Amino acid sequence: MSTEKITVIFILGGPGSGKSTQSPKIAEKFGFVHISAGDLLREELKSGSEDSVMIQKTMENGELVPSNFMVKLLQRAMKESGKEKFLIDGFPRSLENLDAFTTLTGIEPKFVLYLYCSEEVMKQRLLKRNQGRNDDNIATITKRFEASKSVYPVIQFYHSLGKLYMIDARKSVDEVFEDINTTFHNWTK
Ligand code: UP5
Repeated sequence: MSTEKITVIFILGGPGSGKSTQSPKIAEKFGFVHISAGDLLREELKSGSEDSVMIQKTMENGELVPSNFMVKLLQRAMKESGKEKFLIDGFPRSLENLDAFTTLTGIEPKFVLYLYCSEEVMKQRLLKRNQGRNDDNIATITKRFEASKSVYPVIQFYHSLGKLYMIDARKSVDEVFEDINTTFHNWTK
């Protein structure tokens, strides 16, 4: 896969901010392949690979899997898609994640969307989601909120590069999508 041809956009935000609700809509409208880091881990877990136990324990504790491991899953998904435009959802969640991505792929994102939302709203959304996710219980949600703070230096980094777009994710799904649309239109101008 030639790096120069690849377009990557990261979509980040706390647990329950709406990343996976918005990502398929963005992907469809703007012709991106949506790659969810969390979904890749859940698929790998289901496949019963040798890493299943590590993934399960890490997700149950709301912690992060090793950076190189996550990047390799992302690279595999990108390659298997055969496409060149990717919306990466829920990664990188720490500076270490970002360093691993940059080192292993050599790819710089075009820009980064950050969906901001209060913890109270996100907690209510996660508790209501009811999709049988093992990490949607109050104990793990609390740990996920704590772990999600490691993304802040990543956000600061992209802000300093002028590549960060902050989206108010407390609004309705349609309103959030409209704000994201505006960002994409401005970018493609
Ligand atoms: N909802 C969404 N938007 C709404 C809106 N505007 N108004 C009202 N309701 C709204 O949404 C959550 C719920 O809210 C849904 O019911 C939705 O209908 C409603 P969703 O779009 O799923 O939010 P999202 O931000 O995607 O929340 P998610 O729980 O998936 O985020 P997480 O970041 O916690 O989960 P992820 O799957 O990315 O990661 C899970 C775990 O994997 C992590 O905790 C970690 O252990 C591990 N992980 C890594 O180790 N490394 C990685 O790089 C990535 C993940």
